[in-house]
Amino acid sequence: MSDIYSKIKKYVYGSPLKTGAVVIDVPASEGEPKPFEYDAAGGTFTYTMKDRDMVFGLGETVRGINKRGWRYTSNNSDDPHHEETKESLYASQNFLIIDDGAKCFGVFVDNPGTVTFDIGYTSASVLTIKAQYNDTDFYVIDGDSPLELVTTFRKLVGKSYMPPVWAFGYGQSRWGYKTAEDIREVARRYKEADIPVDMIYMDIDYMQDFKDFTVNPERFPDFENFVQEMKEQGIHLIPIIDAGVKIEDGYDVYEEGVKNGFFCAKEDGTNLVAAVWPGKVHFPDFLNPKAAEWFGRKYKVLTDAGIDGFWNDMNEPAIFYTEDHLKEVFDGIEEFKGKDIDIWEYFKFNDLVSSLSNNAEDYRRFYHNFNGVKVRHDKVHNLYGFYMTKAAGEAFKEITDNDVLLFSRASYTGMHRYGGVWTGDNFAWWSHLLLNIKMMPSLNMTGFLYSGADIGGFNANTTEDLMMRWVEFGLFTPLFRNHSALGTRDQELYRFERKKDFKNLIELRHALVPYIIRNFRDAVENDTMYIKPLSFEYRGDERAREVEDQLLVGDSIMIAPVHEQNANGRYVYLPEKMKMLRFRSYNDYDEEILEAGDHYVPAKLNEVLVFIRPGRKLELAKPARCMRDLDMEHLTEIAF
Ligand code: MIG
Repeated sequence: MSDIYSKIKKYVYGSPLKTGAVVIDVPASEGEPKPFEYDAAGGTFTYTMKDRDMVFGLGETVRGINKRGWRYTSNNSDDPHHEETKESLYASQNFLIIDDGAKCFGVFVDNPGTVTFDIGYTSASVLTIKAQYNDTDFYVIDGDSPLELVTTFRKLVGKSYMPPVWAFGYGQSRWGYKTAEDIREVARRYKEADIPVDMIYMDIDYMQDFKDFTVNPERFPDFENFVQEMKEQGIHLIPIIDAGVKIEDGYDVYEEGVKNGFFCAKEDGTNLVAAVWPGKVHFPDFLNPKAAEWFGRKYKVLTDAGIDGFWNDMNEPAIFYTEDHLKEVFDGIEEFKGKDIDIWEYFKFNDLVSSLSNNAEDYRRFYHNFNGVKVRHDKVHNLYGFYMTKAAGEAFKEITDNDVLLFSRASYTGMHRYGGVWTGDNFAWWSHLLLNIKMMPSLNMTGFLYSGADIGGFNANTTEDLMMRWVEFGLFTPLFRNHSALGTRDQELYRFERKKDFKNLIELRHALVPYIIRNFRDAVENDTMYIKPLSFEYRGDERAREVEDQLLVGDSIMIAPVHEQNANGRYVYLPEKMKMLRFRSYNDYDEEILEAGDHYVPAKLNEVLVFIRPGRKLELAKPARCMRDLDMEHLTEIAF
């Protein structure tokens, strides 16, 4: 620990709030935050990048592992269009590493409002960081290698969340399962197809009128027994919890929240009224410790029924509209009434209506009671999902003896101590499989080890080959969940023709679980990365620096997922001699020693490429019907 103070310098601007991101109190330094230059007039931190500098980090963002050449804005947003020209997704993880291949340093910007990272966007060689409200703890981290910087940063922000062992299995989700019968059918059809499944997710339709902590009694008669029935088959049910609480007389969560002042209120003291799935809602003030404790304890309704996993959604918070802004829009529409509108006015009209959702003005309308301090929401916007998840994580210690699976959509650094993340509403696009590959190391850097994307793609219709290739990559992501949106093509693995191939892949996941868990745990305990870019290990290898679609997973293997349609193989760069395994199933694979350098490697649709590093080994379990039956003691080893 003493060591850490010599590696981290903290510079304080304005009057920063304690966000909860860090767990170590670093004394403030005076002077310039070198190597950044601080411009007090503009509130900007500037660093001139050398040609060779690469920039890593920012967690869940678009584009590459090397973040150079774009502008990213930390401003948690419910935006399902994860196109490469987007600046903000659901998460804010303001940690960067700048590395020229020999020298490197890190920076962490602890500011829970909007922060912009212009990484060579305005000017190709200039990195500029600017917060909207500059109440910032600005940390500069010293170290000899990116991996050392990651570890120092992670000591600063605390140990990552460790999920229960079974959460490393395979999960099936879909927005649209409505009844116990729907879920039974999923379980039954997986069984018929002889494909293992460890978790089935319950999306918003399980609730009574989308009310948190209720279960629709017609759709799920005798819920407790149903949870048991599934457990007997080795299946954990994982319900969703949304941030907004339905406004409805007689609903305990609503009534208690109002009575105790636990909801976010506006300047005039009345509670903000927003609309999300339940209709009109109030937002719990998770930043108020009393409200957080109260909300966290509500999960007990479900943990008492045998539930031991949750996903927290809509916690940016997502807002379809607020009552206040809806009124403004209607007033605006009045002005168009009876007018013969030209195209410019038509655009204005359109903009007016589409300004209803996730409106920046709305995020300035309400306040938090943050540890006794009244703070306007937009100044702490990026903490909302973190504090919802923290509320749940802390409550679990009190309300249940079980280890609980917990992950969230919105996040901020610090939340990684309480749960994982899924990367939100991607599309069934090959480019989003690649995006998933590139996001994983950045998420790992920032401590979000338990993470993964919606496999197969959430929005739009998937295809069998995309699903297969995506599962082949998902085999290595700690969160391994097939999820899709209402109205899209069914994508449970038993829907496809090549069921046997999918069975082999899920069994391969089970076989890999001991390796995944050993390495995941190692990353938690030692504040390291479970998934890494090649350049973090192969220092001095110029080629490895630029590889964006191969990853190191754990201490022994490199993976090279096929991410293009109709490809029966791909080019792979080997930084050193490795043993290549081409898996068709856990016990059916080819072996070949490949020299360092470039290779074209065939990999048919059902084949997964794994490369073992010299002197290392991959341990495999014998797959079981479900995680509970997995024998993690008797393993076979493939060594090189
Ligand atoms: O407005 O609960 O990202 O996974 O299926 C959509 C329905 C709300 C967004 C989540 C998605 C989930 C969906 N939710």
